[in-house]
Amino acid sequence: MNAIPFTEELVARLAGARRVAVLTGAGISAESGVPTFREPGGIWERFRPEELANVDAFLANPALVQAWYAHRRAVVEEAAPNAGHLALAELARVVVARGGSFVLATQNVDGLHERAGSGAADAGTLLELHGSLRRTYCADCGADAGAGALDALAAGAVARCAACDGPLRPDVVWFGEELPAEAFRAATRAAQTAEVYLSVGTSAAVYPAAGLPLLARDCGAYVAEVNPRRSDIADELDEHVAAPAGVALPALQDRVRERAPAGW
Ligand code: BV8
Ligand code: ZN
Repeated sequence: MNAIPFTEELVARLAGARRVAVLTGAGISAESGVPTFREPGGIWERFRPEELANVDAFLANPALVQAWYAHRRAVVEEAAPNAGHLALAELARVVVARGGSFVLATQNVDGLHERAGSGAADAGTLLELHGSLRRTYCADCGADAGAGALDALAAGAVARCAACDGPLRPDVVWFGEELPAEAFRAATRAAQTAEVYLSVGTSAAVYPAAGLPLLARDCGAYVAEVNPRRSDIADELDEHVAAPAGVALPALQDRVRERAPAGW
């Protein structure tokens, strides 16, 4: 019997799956010390999304939004991938090594999956659906401004483009903005073809990303959620693993490694 509340069915399905897909949200980075959005003490508790994560708020007060993202970058620079990030990268290597496909779509912009090894040559595909804090560009002319362009700003200052003096913004997807088309298309295809789909650390409150686990279920995947709490879509999924990602995913990966057929 597992100490962690996941079923033998989930282990068996993961151990035998050729096509695995995953959606992650802020919860997988919580154990790295990166605050989530909608929990007590979360980012949105102090600021409302409308104030910060949309282009109108940015144009109305670029200094506030630039400072908020600079703060988030600083938090993330201090953070390290945790056991949950590392377990997903390891699981990807196991599935890819046996000739399968592994696609990890993240709503996170913190870069911790990449730093954990996800998306590297032997570790499947990593899709950043909401962009990345590591890229900054000019809101007017689109010129790339380099990762640290918003850092170390004087209070109230606005970081501006060297080429046209436009305000610089983080390369993240704000409310009302389209997700990167190719990344979302690939994430959709992965949900449609997955045999096993894991939804990890997301409240499933933000669309269209939150629709991916439901699409996977509609297309016949076995869908499990890993989250200490039940998300908005938990009742529609096959399994809810009520545990933190940093505890559940390494335990799951260990069981899969024990059971995985040696090659095919
Ligand atoms: C768009 C910016 C097309 C980056 C963010 C239907 C279809 C399409 C759009 C919509 C729709 N309905 C509504 C919309 C509009 C809107 C939307 O979804 N609104 C919501 C609020 C209803 N969607 C959009 O605007 C999207 N764009 O659709 O474009 C379009 C274009 C024009 C006009 C119309 C449509 C853009 C969405 C992206 C918005 N950008 N952030 C940034 O600053 O980071 S959203 C923000 O929420 C983050 O990106 C975050 O990733 C995302 C989701 O949050 P979560 O990651 O789930 O985090 P949360 O705190 O909510 O939950 C954490 C969970 O972790 C909890 O459940 C907790 O229990 C759990 N947890 C905690 N600890 C752990 C844990 N789990 C595991 N282990 C732990 N240790
Ligand atoms: Zn410019």
